[in-house]
Amino acid sequence: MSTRMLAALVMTFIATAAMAHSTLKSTVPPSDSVLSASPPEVVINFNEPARLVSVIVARAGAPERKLQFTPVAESTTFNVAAPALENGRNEIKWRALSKDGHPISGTIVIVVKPAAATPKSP
Ligand SMILES: [Cu+2]
Repeated sequence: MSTRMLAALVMTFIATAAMAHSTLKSTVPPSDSVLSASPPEVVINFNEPARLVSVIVARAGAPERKLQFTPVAESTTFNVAAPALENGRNEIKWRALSKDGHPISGTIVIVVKPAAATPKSP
């Protein structure tokens, strides 16, 4: 193999790697969590810097609500402070711009289920 061919192959490999989407690495709490109360914050982690565009919470029978997040800049970690999730199933829908400029999105499902109240004695 000539040096030129090898260089071309390496360049192709680099270009392919650079074009991959950023992906969601993890969230805290993770999706499908069942919690006894709304979490103090939701943390969204990406595998490489991305730009979070919007975060909304959707519940059946309720209007969608926008959540504030930080930072409003490229980052691998975003914090959604005080999401104030209500009892029941909450779908936290996030949209972001991948490092390669492609839109990416996902949903974190968090169920808030308060512990059953202790029956009161008469
Ligand atoms: Cu992409």
